[in-house]
Amino acid sequence: MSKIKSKKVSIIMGSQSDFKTMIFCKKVLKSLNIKFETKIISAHRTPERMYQFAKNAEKNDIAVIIAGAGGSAHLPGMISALTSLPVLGVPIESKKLRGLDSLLSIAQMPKGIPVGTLAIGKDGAINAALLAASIIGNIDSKVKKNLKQFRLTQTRSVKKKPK
Ligand code: RP5
Repeated sequence: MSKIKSKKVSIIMGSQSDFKTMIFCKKVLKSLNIKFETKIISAHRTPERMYQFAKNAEKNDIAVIIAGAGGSAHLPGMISALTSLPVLGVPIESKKLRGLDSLLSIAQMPKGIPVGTLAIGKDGAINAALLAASIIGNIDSKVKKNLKQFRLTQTRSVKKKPK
């Protein structure tokens, strides 16, 4: 069993074009002081890379995998099929169907292999990072403290009256 301190979140995405969305994941993890890595892994264009990544994820000290994919977005489901680590899926907003295809591909996993599915696009990327922080917060009290502070700051920033 590896040390809690060495645990990280892996942010993976199907294409370079997904990074303009997944960058928000990275920003949130950074602000909460959570270790992370970023990788381009495509289920259909780089299937061997996907397999190697998923099979080695646990021994590479990954605690949570966040996978962003668009269109027929099978990456999160395929990763989840290859590892028992928690996999969070971020549906990328596709051009033709505005991300509905990505959302349904990721959310509608048949029973047995789960993917925690977030909202389409930027909101989903941000919430995936916050959910990863909640999961890691269970084993890392510093992360829990940072997440609580984030929530408090957010609550305090909401004005009582509209201007
Ligand atoms: C998916 O295809 C990627 O996740 C991306 O959202 C989509 C389009 O990829 P590109 O054609 O922009 O590389 O695999």
